[in-house]
Amino acid sequence: HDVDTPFKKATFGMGCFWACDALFGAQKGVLRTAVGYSGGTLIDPEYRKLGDHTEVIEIDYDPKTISFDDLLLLFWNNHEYGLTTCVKKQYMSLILYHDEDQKRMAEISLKKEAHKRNENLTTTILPAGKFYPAEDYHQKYRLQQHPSLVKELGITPENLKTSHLAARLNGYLAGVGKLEDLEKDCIELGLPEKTSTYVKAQWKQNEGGTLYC
Ligand code: MHO
Repeated sequence: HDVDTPFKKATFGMGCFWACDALFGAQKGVLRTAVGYSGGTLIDPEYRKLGDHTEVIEIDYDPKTISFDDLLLLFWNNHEYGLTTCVKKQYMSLILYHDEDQKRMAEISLKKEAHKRNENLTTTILPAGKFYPAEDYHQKYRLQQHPSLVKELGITPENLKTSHLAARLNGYLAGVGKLEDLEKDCIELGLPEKTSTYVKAQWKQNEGGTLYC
């Protein structure tokens, strides 16, 4: 399930992290995802004790296949809330950059986006600090709604955060992506016929629907 392609990291807060986990997980070039807490100062936050942290997704991506600008486009267009009014710190719009290039690109895109929308945006851009992975039940939340599938594919709590297959299926089950890519992926990932049929049926049911929690 794991892939060893060279990768870069991107970290975003854009609302409840279940939704963006599904959104990014099924994008071509995204290798794996993990959801967690970052941006604050509290040591060892938990879901019920977040302190000043924000729900974020950490994405490992192959920059040869998907660029940081592509990821930013998905970021701007898929906020659950928090983009124009900050609801609470937990759900704030946040870009945590991993290098100077990401910082520059994030700042430019924020200006462009605010201009395009003719609105002030609440998005905060900060250097990435410590990332605290969320509890297992938050990882690949949409996939975990299908326990028999998780079991059949041998996805364990440990590899929910590292498995490429888990990231993709978590998105496809929620209706993200295109059917032709899903079909190609089913073959590439070596899914049994019965499993592919099940995932495709779920995709069809959820396609075009909302990812928001
Ligand atoms: N509405 C959801 C949000 C969960 S999310 C991980 C809940 O209250 O369970 O913030």
